[in-house]
Amino acid sequence: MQRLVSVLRQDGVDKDLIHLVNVLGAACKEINFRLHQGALAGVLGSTQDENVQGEVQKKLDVISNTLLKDLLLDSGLVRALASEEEDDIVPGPESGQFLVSFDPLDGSSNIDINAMVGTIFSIYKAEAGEVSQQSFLRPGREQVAAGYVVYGPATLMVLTTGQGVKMYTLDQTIGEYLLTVPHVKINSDTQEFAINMSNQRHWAKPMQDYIDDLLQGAEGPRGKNFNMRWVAAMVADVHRILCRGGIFTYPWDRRAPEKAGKLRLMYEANPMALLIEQAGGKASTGTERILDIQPEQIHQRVAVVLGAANEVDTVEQYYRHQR
Ligand code: AFP
Repeated sequence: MQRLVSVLRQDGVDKDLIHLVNVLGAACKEINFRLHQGALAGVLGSTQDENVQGEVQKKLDVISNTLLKDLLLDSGLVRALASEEEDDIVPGPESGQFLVSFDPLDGSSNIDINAMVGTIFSIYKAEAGEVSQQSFLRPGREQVAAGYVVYGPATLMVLTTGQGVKMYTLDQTIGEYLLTVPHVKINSDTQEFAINMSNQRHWAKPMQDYIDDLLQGAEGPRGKNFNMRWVAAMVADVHRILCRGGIFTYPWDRRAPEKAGKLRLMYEANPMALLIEQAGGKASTGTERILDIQPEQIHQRVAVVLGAANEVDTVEQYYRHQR
């Protein structure tokens, strides 16, 4: 099986971007090791601190964030980075060519129950001149690469550099990511949806109507039965969709009406949207393409509907008709 670097070279990817992906892969190998140590290494449980999101930080959130930050800044490739766990951007050397945003450990509420979690990353080319938060505020369509490493029974890197999506399985005996799925494609139709149903009473009416119609199954307006999954880690739900199709949504809800949604645009929605589109799917807020959103601040939140292209179109029809 072909190694990650060899595949990227074969795809003609810029050598510095290959180096950067390798650095991310190395950091995630270390995160993978710490996760699999679990209670043996005393890394489970929470800290006494909250992050800028107002969420209690897990010990592994902090460990993962520090690992990624140190390796990325030491590489000399990163002009600045943004992280779910950092209030502001962290500047790097002026020679750095890339801006990297990441969620160091997405789904961290799953850590203590030994369920799937992952590291999500988004890469832009840095522009010349001073670097600030403003430097990061570019639509997701300008990403030069995006991906995640999902830590499950196997550990996989799923990556796009704009030439489709490939999956690489970490061979833990040699410490290499090996190409295992060369062409990821999502079927345009599906019978599997992912949403946190406990929030149903808080959704806007179009989403309530859409889900109601799915739940009526073959006897209802959709004329077919649907299955539901919810791992409560976006990286795991998106990985399932890239593996076997489906639709995932975390819609706006009235518990926090001032927030567009729960998920973060820069280091969750944008990288996942690029992967999904590169695999033939769609990624929307319900009313607009996620990759076209002009960001206003690095931790802004967004509603997310992504996966099977025809199913995302159907959701958008419910929002357009405000049925
Ligand atoms: P944590 O990282 O705090 O576990 O949140 C994960 C997440 O941001 C995203 O990965 C999940 O899809 C979503 O939250 C799950 O949210 P609910 O816990 O409200 O279902």
